[in-house]
Amino acid sequence: MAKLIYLQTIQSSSGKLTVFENLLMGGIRRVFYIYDSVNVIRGRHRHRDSIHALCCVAGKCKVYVNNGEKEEIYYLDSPEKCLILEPHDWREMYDFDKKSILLCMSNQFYDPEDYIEEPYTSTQKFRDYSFVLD
Ligand code: T46
Repeated sequence: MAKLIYLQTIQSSSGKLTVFENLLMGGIRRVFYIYDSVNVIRGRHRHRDSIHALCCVAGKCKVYVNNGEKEEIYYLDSPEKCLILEPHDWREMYDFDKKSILLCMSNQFYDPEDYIEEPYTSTQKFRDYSFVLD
């Protein structure tokens, strides 16, 4: 299942510095970021191989995760929070605000064949997002 961690953050009189180091098995092969995504739901897939780390470095968003057995909603509202997603974790990112920047790191290069668009059929009690898109 996905894991929410708090990244090492060094605070000094000149501000804060947050470190992402040695957290993705196999290292980081790809970095991308998502922004300008107000009032939409992104993701809606799982992967064959890719492990992802998600960190909302500005603003906030929510991530719905379903691993086929359990489901959870994670609230990324701090640049110190980092969500590690396993390949089999179905993910949906939503509730972005205007200033949200969701930084995503992957241990794999981009490969459309790595995507699985078929959701799990297990109970999805949190899946009503109608309130998000009001
Ligand atoms: C994931 C979540 C967290 C590329 O050309 N290269 C890339 O590295 C990526 C990530 C995407 N694309 C293309 C593929 C689509 O034509 O950019 C377009 C948007 O991608 P997608 O709809 O997959 O983006 P999200 O926000 O739904 O999902 C992304 C990642 O694709 C996905 O792996 O886990 O962020």
